[in-house]
Amino acid sequence: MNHGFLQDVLAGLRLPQKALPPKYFYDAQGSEYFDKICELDEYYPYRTELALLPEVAQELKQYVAQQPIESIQLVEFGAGSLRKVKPLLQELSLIKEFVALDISGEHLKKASADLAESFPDLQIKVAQGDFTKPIELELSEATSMGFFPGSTIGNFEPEEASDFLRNARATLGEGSYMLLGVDTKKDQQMLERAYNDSKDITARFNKNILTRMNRELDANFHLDQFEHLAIYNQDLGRIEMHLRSCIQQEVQIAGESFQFKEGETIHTENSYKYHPEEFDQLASSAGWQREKIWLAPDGIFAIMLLHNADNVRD
Ligand code: AVI
Repeated sequence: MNHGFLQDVLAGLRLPQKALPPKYFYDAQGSEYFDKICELDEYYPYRTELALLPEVAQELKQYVAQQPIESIQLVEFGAGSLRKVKPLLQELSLIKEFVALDISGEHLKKASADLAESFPDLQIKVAQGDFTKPIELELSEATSMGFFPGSTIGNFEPEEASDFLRNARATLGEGSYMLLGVDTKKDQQMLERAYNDSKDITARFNKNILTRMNRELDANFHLDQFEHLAIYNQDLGRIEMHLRSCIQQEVQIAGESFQFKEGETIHTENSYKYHPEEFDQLASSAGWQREKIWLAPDGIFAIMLLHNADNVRD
C-alpha cells in the first residue's frame, strides 16, 4: 500500500471539511482524463495558452537579443508531454540546454526521447523530483529560465504559490527568468463551464480519485453515490471542485469508517485565478519582478516573464 497516499487521505477525510490533495488525481487513468480535458471546447486554458506561445516565443527572442545573454538553460517545472516547450525551442536558438523536471519519470522519458529527435543539438536532461520543494540543479554558465505553463500555479494555495516561486528562484539562481502561464479572473459562466463540461470528462477526472482509493487503499466508495461539483468562489477567486455525497452513508478506507451526511462534500481541488496585478504582488513577495506580459484576446489567459533582478533581496 502507498503509505504517503493513505496518510494524506486519512488526514484529509478526518477534517471537518473533508479534503484531498489534488496531486492524487494524476495516476495513469487520471492523466488520461486530464489530456482529454485539454481537448474540450469548454476548457479554454490549455488551447488559449498553446495559441499564445508562438507570439511569446517570437517576442522573447527579440527581448533576449537585447540582454547580455549568451545562452539559455531552460528548466520546465512539472513537465509532462513537452508539447508547450516546442514553440520556444523552435524560435529561441539561444536555448542550448533543456531540463525537464517532474514527479513521474516514465511519461517524461518517452516525451524527451521524441524531443531529442526534433532538436538534435539540444542537451536534454530529465530530472525526477518534487518540484514544489527546493531542488538543487547543476547550473551551467548559461542564463537559467524556468518554464511553468498550464496555469498549474493556480492549483497551489496563494502561500504555496509564493513558496514555490521562492524555491524556484533559489533553484534557478541570480539573474534568472521565469516564464509562467496564469489563468485570469473572468466571467463566472465561462469559468464554471470550463470545469463542468458537457461530456462529463471533468466529472470522471474528479471521481477517479475515488476509484483510486478503492483500488489502492482498500476503500469501498460507490461512484454513483457521489456527484461532481465545480463552482466559482468569487470571494476567494478560485474554482473549487468537490465530490458531493448524494445520500447519508458510511465508507471504509483501510479499516477506518467515515460518515457522510447527505450533501456533504470532499473538497478535491482549488484552481485560483489572478488579475495580472494581483499576480505581480505574489511574484514580488517571492523576489521576482514582472518584465513582460502577454495577454490572450479578452485577457482570458496570461503568460508572464518574471526576472530575478539582482537588486531584489529576501
Ligand atoms: C492542472 N490544472 C491547471 C487544471 C486546472 O484547470 O486547475 C486541473 C483541472 N482540474 C479540472 N480541470 C482541470
